[in-house]
Amino acid sequence: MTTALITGITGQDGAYLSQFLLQKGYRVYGTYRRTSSTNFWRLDDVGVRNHPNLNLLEYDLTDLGSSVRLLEQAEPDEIYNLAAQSFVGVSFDQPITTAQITGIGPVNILDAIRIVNPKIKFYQASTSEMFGLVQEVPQSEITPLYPRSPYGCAKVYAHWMTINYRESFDIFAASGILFNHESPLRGLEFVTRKITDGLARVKLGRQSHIELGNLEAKRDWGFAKDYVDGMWRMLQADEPDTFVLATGRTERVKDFVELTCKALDYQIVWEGNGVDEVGLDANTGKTIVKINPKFYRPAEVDLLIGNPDKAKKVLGWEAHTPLENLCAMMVEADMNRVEKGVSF
Ligand code: NDP
Ligand code: GDR
Repeated sequence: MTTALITGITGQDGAYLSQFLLQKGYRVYGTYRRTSSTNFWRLDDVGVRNHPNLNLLEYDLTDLGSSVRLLEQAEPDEIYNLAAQSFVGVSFDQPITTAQITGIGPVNILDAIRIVNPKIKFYQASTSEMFGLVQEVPQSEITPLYPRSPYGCAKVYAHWMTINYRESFDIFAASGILFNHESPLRGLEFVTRKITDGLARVKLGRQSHIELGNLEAKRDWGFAKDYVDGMWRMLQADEPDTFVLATGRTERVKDFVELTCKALDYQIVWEGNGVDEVGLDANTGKTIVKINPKFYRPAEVDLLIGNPDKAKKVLGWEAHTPLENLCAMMVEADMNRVEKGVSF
């Protein structure tokens, strides 16, 4: 039985990846942080929390000794390092914590691999945020990096350390540069889920409107379940390498609002400009979307669109879920949750 260790199993990708690997017959160790209240709702949602081959271990990514003990205990064949302070907005207010968790954390694991067993394969969750200020479009494995947030900078460091451990110590260390991927399990603070959850609440009369920041930012949004398959493929490849996973399509935040409105049978019309722009329900004239400057970032990533050709050619990986279907899936899940009064 192959054994995988997933750091950050309580997050969106951790839940889908654990489900994917357990279905493949893996033994899975997943790490979670000590917090005042446990955070296993995603594992419940995908139905794996009580799976006989799933073991949950407490772990903090910022502690090298703890990383060594973790590897000795789990004896994994593959490690998927998904744990991170992953919210870009927060990273501007917590740059040091972000650097410690998101930047140095992965090096603790890489070094523990070197100490405990250099044969362990390692996947690092790198990100399109590393591209930051547009250098070229679409962005590929060879596009120059220009991060625009403390989160992006921390991920660039971890990305290059992954490559460095690959080249210096012959460790099978792969880096997946994943573009935004969403799902009904997305955290509420990220813009897609904030929109589907918020507008579901508006639709059901629980609140009057939602407040957003920059509506013009463009993102390449895919479905998280498609992307965890790509992570696994990277560790089954002949050689460790760096791969972009993306859909190759980009849309504005505003377009995602419009798709959500369509799924909720709202006809939205826009009035005003910049921070004065509002979205109105065309039938009632009521404002359902407002801009709040507090959601703008000190430095923005304006345009992300990925070129996934290498992943298709080498790994046989492709994104399968159109944005319309993804959005409809998220809206349906959030309507159900809001109706039932559950909030995650
Ligand atoms: P989430 O924010 O949903 O999950 C992050 C996970 O990291 C959570 O389980 C969280 O635990 C855990 N974590 C945070 N800090 C620590 C710490 N100090 N020690 C141990 N665990 C910690 O992220 P996603 O699932 O969306 O993303 C997974 C990874 O992929 C992240 O590294 C992210 O940066 C990266 N990524 C994500 C993309 C996306 O679009 N989703 C795109 C590209 C990269 P807790 O539940 O306790 O908070
Ligand atoms: P991102 O995702 O920063 O791309 O990082 P997020 O959904 O937070 O923002 C996407 C874009 O939407 C704009 N935006 C808002 N964002 C949030 N969160 N809230 C708002 O109200 C709002 N209004 C407009 C943002 O300015 C931005 O341009 C995600 C994370 O999962 C990272 O961990 C991951 O690495 C990248 O995707 C790829």
